[in-house]
Amino acid sequence: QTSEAEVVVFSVPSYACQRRTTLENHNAVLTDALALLAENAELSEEEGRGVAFRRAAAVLKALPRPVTSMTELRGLPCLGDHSLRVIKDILENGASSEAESTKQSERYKALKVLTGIFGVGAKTADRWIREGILGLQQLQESGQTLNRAQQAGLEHYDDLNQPVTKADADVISEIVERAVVSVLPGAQMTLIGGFRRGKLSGHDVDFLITHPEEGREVGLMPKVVSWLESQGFLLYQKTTRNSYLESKDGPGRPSSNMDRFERCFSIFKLTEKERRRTKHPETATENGLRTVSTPEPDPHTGHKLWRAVRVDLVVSPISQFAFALLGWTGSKLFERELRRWAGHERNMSLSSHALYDNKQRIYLRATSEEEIFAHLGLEFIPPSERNT
Ligand code: 8DG
Ligand code: MN
Ligand code: MN
Repeated sequence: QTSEAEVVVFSVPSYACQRRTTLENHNAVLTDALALLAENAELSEEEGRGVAFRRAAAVLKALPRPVTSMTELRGLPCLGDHSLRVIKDILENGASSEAESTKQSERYKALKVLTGIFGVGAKTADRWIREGILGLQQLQESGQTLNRAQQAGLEHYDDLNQPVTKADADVISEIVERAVVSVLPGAQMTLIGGFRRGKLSGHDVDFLITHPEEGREVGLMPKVVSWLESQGFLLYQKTTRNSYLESKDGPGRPSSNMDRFERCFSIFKLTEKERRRTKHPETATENGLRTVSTPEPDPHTGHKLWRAVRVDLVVSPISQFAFALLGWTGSKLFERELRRWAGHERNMSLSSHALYDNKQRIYLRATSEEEIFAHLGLEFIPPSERNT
């Protein structure tokens, strides 16, 4: 059936969780355009379109070299007509006219600015835009009632839209570690999210907290938060029982235990003092002595001696730790693809709490991420290769 002209140049498995995707991306021009269109679809609450663009971008991220012609794309999964049009446009003209016009559009720009406020999602932004609010100034003049999160988001807008560096994530790790061991000796804290995947910057810092003895983690979050608050580290915090509603697609999942994790969305006050206090890479000198390098003040914060940083804290019982770790390490698309694989290919339901085998009607236990991949019949993909 295959003619000699139809040479499959690249071979890529169709689920992102079957692939190794490092931070090295040979097709950033293509994936940036697709990511922008994905973001625009998500901000317009067209989730399906968003996922289609994300999946297409993820396939291109997994390629070992730059795509130079459309024929190289034959046989690749997840590339729909729309994504192929975008890619073709870029290969032929150097840019995607659709991505460019989206980027320039008043609606996209307004959605970006407004959802850049912590606590403002696509729905709220859309409502405000329909009321003629396109920017921060207009929002402030409009007299709209803002909730506590949005007020904090507006107050720390510039800081929160500045990427968090790995160095700052390390400083915050140390603070959270101090908090955790102070309130419950033996409790353990793990860096999750993008920084666990080896990213050098992120939009926030994410931590998972547990205790090796089941049950000891109960009530931990309020104590950690109180400690942080008493030390002046928190500009804002909201602790909730997990209310994460997984998207509607995919198979049924054990939603009854979806509300078990406590999580805290917070805004940290990271001071120069803390930055300096934390150990920095030691530099060897000629005489063999070592000096500790001092960090430069952040140029973005000007004279301010601190910056605001978004921090997410999650507490899990040790019995669910592996699932929580896997579920909170991301990327978001990798997580979505894992759940889709579990449901469609294995008749299992995966969440950040558990893995349920719908056929055998049993929960499959795991104490490590490796075991979960094994249950799912997938090759283990380490965090640094989940950057899909
Ligand atoms: P970034 O911050 O560097 O931009 O990227 P990230 O660290 O990958 O993204 P994130 O938005 O901080 O999310 C980290 C992971 O946590 C990601 O895989 C999605 C997942 N996640 C949430 N909220 C929830 C939730 O409520 N429940 C579960 N199970 N997972 C969640 O962001
Ligand atoms: Mn993160
Ligand atoms: Mn987060």
